[in-house]
Amino acid sequence: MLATTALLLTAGCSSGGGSGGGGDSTAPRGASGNASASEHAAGQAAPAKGSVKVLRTVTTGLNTPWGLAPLPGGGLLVSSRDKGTITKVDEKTGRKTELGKVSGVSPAGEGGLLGIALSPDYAADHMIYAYFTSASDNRIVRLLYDAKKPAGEQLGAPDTIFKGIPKGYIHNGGRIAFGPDKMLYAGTGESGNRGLAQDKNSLGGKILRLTPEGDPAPGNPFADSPVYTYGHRNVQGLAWDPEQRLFASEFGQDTWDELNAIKPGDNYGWPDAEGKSSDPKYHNPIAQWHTDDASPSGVAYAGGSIWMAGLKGQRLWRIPLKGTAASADPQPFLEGRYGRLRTVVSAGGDKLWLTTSNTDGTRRPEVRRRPNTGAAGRLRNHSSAASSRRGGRTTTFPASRSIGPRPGSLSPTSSRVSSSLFFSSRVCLRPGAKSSSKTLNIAFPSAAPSSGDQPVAVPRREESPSVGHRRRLSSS
Ligand SMILES: [Ca+2]
Repeated sequence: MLATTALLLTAGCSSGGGSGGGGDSTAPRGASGNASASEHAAGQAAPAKGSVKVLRTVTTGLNTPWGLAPLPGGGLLVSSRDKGTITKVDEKTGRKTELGKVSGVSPAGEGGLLGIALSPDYAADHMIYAYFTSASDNRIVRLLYDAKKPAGEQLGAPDTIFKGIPKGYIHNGGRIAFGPDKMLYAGTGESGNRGLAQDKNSLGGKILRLTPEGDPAPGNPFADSPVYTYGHRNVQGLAWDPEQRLFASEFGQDTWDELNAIKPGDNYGWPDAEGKSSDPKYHNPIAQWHTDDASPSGVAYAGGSIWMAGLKGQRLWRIPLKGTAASADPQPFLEGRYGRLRTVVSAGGDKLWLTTSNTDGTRRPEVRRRPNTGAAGRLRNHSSAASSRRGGRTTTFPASRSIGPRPGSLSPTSSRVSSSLFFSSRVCLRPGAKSSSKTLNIAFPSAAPSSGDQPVAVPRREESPSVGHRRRLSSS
């Protein structure tokens, strides 16, 4: 299995040539790309090309990691979707300490304990916010983290600040983040009920903006409503640039995944439009991808670019920005190297935290070691046995159809990764710089994922690899 792993990457940045800002220096924790903010704050376009260097693997063997929150004093909090626990990872040693379990989590399918965020007043109140799927809905709670208590008993009782977000086996959204305005933003999903996205009275298929107490935030576009934007399908990525502009990723259905620049009150089109549309009433994405190439969860800002973690696409996308537009074509990194990528978070300056998601129920994802021409015709992301289980029928994929020009060469011995937290973040922007993927020689644990949680023939589980194997291939 692909390990569930945490990586540290650097996102080095320069405006062309040179050694890139930041380098390996240790940036202040919690900074959100400030080291390079001045380079890009004045509407200057980010360099067209960047690079990524994985500094190290922080830890491995995490169970369905989903949310990630760096602590101001060191350490990373990671939520487990399926166990409903929060674990602290020592970023130097990789040692894991379980804080405790969030009571009330009812994991199923893509639901469970999802995003986490620290209170904007964390230094004073030690509160952790968490978005999770309960027996009846998706909701947001806050819990006291008391590190003085024994491991496993460090979380207080959850205080529910917001509830009633539609839940489903799929499309639960789940990302939460405090914005630069200290308001709490949440990406939700339409829970498989497409009609909810355009219904401004529904909490599904929205980006919500709340006070830390869970009330509709002052200044929201619709009176007394937590709804900030609508017409979304399933939002799992939220990040701000230094100008305090919000960007959000979302899963498309079969055609177009999206990265959007978020403008309060706007309609992002789903389900009437998927990807770019000619209808002026819908806000078009700033970039879009075929779902095989992305299926995006987390996003982060660093070095003038948005970085976007792809699950099915098994790669980290860099979208260089000029304002709220892409200044050049998105650029993929780490393709197939670590399997499915869930969450990317700024580690300050030119560094990023990155988590993989290879134990999320997709069964035996496999990592491509290097590109080949596909003569072997082996499947990139999954075994035919797995797809046959999922789809309830036996399917074979001839070489000509399954992979095309960017096939995966699967190594039977080393292709398996489980869930890991990578600290990946040398995202240097030197044109032509090579990604140092060879340093990614990470030992993934061999533990198999649980086997009892396989979905059965759900409509395109957008997070999962190749349920409906499509021929459309990356243009990158
Ligand atoms: Ca859209």
